[in-house]
Amino acid sequence: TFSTRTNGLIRDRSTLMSSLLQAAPAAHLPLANTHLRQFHQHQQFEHDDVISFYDDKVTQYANQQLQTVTLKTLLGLGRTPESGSSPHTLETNLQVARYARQELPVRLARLIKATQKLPFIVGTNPYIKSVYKLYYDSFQTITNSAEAQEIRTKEDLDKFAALLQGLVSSHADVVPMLSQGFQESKKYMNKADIKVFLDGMIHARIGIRLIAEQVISLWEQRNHHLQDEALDSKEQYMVGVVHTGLKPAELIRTCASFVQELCDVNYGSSPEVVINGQIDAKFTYVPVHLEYILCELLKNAVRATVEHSKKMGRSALTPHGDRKASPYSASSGSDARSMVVIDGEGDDSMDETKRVNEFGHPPVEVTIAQGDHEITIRIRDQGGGISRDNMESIFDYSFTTVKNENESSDSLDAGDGDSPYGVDSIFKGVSRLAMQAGLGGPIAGLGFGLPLTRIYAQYFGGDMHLISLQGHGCDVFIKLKQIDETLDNLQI
Ligand code: ADP
Ligand code: K
Ligand code: MG
Repeated sequence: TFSTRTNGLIRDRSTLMSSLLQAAPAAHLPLANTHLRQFHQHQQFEHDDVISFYDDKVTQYANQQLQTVTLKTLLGLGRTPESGSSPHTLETNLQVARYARQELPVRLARLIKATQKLPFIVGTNPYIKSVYKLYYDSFQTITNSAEAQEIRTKEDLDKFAALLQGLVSSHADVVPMLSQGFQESKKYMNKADIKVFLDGMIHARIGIRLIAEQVISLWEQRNHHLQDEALDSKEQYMVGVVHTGLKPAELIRTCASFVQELCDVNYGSSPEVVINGQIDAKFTYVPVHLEYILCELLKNAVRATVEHSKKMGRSALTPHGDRKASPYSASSGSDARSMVVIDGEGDDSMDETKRVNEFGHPPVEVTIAQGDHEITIRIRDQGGGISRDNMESIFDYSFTTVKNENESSDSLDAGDGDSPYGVDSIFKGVSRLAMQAGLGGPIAGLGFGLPLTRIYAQYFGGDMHLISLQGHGCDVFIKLKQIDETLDNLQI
């Protein structure tokens, strides 16, 4: 199971799998603002009068200004006089909860309004309707429930944290639902409008999750501290969802093992992952965001590598998918396969980045660089790169080079009576969703990896760039700003 392999860095409640299915928010200021501006302009877009679920309360909240608090205050990282010296005091926890109580309904209301403005026919898609309903119900839950009215005491906080826990878990499948919904609706909306809507939606969702998770995590951590339980090395560094001593190398190693296993399940073999550069680097960041980014980019890198090996006739698979030693291997015949190699600086031993493994795959190389207030990670594969034609589309939602087995039956659905969605399309979708959430999940196929990864990378003012050396491989650069006082003017 994942939990045995992901102990340590990945939180119990947010297992790798659930975090893979979750979207989160944000972007570099200028860019984020552009997206958000477009997102809100988009609200004036269509069919106001047709929406039957028009609701005054939603409008009233949606029109409120978002609060401007510093990132440090929002995350409880600030050391205000009331909060004392520990981020795990009741006062800090209450302060963050009160902020969440005010802020979440406003953000949820904006998402609801934006979804209401989708073209009517898109709003009738069962997946999009379900997502809409989730946000609508969450908005009602937070604004109606007594425990959410005022948060003054420890008991108020306990109830509010429990309420948020329920909401967060009910939203776990929103991303695959959106993916399926817009996949089915792409005939009714142009690509650019889908992109503006989903960028805004996913950015907003990351913010909502971050605020809710921060309340829950601070609350859990304070309970933990109160119970005087021995804290493991990770817990000592956590302030809510923020890790104040996050080592990218450790997280890369965990994600790499997970992705290699996924690749083994899908293809019967996988490349090595070599981690080098400043492997001792540490910084302050939200581990679940970095974990999401790393897993998506590593999945892309290993998939490209294995498929390219196959194409080049280097793959060491028998027709039955059994493993067989390859003549290319530097270590063929060895049982002790080191799946993830950490390559320290000044290590003069054989160059791991050049060594093709026993399955014929060149390694994926992950290099860590620590700058002032930022970390750069480069993920380099030798998977053949991306063609010029595809380069234009890789950041589009739902663009994938994985073949869709349902392609022909999907288009049949469209011609089916009044509804654009065939009667059985929801059932087909469920099995696809089940597959995507199932054992290990797919290595690719949603076409959401790159666009989501970029939104996550930009959330705290970072960025992501992909460079394709067509015929050879790809370099992906992720630059992440450390969450510290330099980000205090950043609104998320
Ligand atoms: P998915 O992985 O579900 O297909 P992504 O958004 O992650 O969706 O990637 C979109 C497409 O970009 C992939 O289907 C693949 O064709 C291409 N791609 C992404 N990363 C790489 C890479 N490292 N090497 C080659 N092609 C890549
Ligand atoms: K894509
Ligand atoms: Mg992908």
